[in-house]
Amino acid sequence: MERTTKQLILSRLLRKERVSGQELADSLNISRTAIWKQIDQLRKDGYEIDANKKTGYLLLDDGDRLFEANLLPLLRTNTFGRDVVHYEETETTQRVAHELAQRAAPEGTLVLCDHQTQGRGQLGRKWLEEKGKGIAMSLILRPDVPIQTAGQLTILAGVALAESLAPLVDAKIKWPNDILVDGRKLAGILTEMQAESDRIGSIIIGIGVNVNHDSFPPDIIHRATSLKSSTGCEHKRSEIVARFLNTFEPMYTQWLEHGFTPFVERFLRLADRKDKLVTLRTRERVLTGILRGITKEGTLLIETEHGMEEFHSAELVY
Ligand code: BTX
Repeated sequence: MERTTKQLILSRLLRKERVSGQELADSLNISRTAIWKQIDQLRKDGYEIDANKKTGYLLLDDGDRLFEANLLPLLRTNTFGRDVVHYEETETTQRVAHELAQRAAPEGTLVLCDHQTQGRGQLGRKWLEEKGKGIAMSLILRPDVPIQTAGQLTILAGVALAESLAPLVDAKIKWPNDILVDGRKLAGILTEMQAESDRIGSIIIGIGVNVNHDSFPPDIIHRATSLKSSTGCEHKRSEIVARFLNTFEPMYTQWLEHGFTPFVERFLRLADRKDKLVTLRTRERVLTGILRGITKEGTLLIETEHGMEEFHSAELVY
């Protein structure tokens, strides 16, 4: 990918050392005025850059960007997040991850974006982002498992996210893919697969987390929350990403070796509305019943008037 002059200047500034305008101009073979214009653009993008006539430019604050450089020092993983593809802005990290997966990107490759403009939810719904406030990430996995078990990864990722946020908030999982705090959506998970005949090529786990939002668009304002709204303070987005990856990778390894059974209990501890009356929408019908838990395959167990019923793909409506 061709890097723009702005990106080249930024990567030099990210070393967090002062650099003179002349040095930048010489290394990029452009004028000092052109450098100054790009610095101005970077400031408009939210970077705090000190400029001194004699000594040059110094990056004071990167505006909590989701760069590899901010993430790597926090990781304790072997593969998850070890390859990071970062975008200042993109339509959806899912599409980028699908493209990378097709080009043989290794397992654990993470696509991160500071501003996602057309985030995808389930069933063609939209995931809304506010520039620089949330996390949009897509993780590429290549598990060698039967195709029908792939859906368990959504629950696994949900447990990992909720557990990794436990020191900050009391997060619950709305089966199968939403993370709630006080009944409001803090994060959503979208799992997509690339498969050939009955073999998994790759699984892309897309996660959106509301981190430093103060408010939301009118249509979700009563249903959404952010870490900042719940805790009363701002959070570093790279720390949230690292917490998640550090928790998720060992779980994933355990899942590959021992399957889903060890995670049933962990899910139950976090399940929203457990033992409560819920409404469920399937493709064929809408029903009510008591949410009892999940099976060791990850399907939902609802006690209805007909007894205990299992649901593979359905949506809890509340
Ligand atoms: P979902 O279909 O369960 O949730 C989408 C619904 O949630 C929307 O219809 C809307 O009502 C509500 N919603 C939209 N945005 C937000 C928000 N920021 N906070 C709370 N509620 C919201 C959930 O789908 C899965 C979302 C995955 C998003 C990630 S971001 C990284 C990756 N890239 C991408 O395009 N999608 C995934």
